[in-house]
Amino acid sequence: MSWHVLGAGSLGCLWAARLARTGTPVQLILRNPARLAAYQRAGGLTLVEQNQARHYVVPGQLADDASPIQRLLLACKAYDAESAIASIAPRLAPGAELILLQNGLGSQEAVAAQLPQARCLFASSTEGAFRDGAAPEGEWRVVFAGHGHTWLGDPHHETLPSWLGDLERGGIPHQWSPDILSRLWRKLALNCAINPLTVLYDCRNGGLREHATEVATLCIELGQLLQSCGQPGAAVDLHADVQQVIQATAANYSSMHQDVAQGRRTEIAYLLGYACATALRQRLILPHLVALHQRLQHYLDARGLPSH
Ligand code: NAD
Ligand code: KPL
Repeated sequence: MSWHVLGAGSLGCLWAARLARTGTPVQLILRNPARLAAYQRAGGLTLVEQNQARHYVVPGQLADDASPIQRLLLACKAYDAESAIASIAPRLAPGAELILLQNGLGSQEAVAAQLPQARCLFASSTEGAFRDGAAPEGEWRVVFAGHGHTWLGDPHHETLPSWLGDLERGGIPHQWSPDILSRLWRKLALNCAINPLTVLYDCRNGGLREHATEVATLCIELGQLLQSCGQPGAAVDLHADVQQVIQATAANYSSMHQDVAQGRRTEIAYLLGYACATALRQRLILPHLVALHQRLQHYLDARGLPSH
């Protein structure tokens, strides 16, 4: 049974290469004929792990290919998820299974609502990968930035999918998570407490040690939000965890900081935007979180980047 990977970016290529290396059939779905032609000229993907580059010949195709799709990894950004899925929806076989690998919350529900006939699994990943823009074939050369883990789960069914063995064989570190929503909420809260402030103060994660009171206040409000939307487990020790992540990643720039620095669209709508919209629906007043959202929106507007 073949896998399809929709979104041939950093994580999509990382997954495709690891599935392909154990002989699991996998196909990459490219955005348009020009990108498919460029990919075919490059002759496949290159994955760099521990300074070792290996090439993988993973076939590419377009969204309107005729072959049915049974297993799909959706590996685009949250803001592209709905339109990407719409482009392949007619190809989904009965009982198709999808892994939605987007950061934040909101896009997964929107995709699942579009596909009532398919099984949508949600994923939360701490793996890191980036495209090596410096190389001539940089688009398709992905550097695995280090160790991490991916949690997978289905908010509606506890049954384990039959293909977890493909991930095992490919060396994709993963765990089935019966409470995947709690994991996604916790990651969202961490990202909301750290990423926007690193953008606004233009600092590495470690720079937030100089804004400890602001971080602590945000953690209190994020904890209230998690409690009020039925995720008390995700609120436990949130502030301590945020402080620990700031310490452990002190020398790094957050993913949102990197996006803004490179003039790329951020996933604000699926992080702070989702948090503030949920608070509003719950009639929960979180003044610091709302003010942070507004400050970040103004900051992005001023730089001509989408803020919604
Ligand atoms: P990316 O920008 O590197 O790749 C996304 C790819 O999807 C791009 O190549 C884009 O062209 C493609 N795409 C978008 N719309 C498409 C469409 N309609 N048809 C075909 N292709 C389409 O993104 P990424 O860094 O791999 O991140 C994917 C998701 O994983 C994001 O939500 C991100 O926050 C999350 N994530 C990334 C990392 C990381 O280290 N890169 C780590 C954890 C989580
Ligand atoms: O996930 C992160 C990111 O940069 O997106 C961390 C390192 C946890 C900071 O929020």
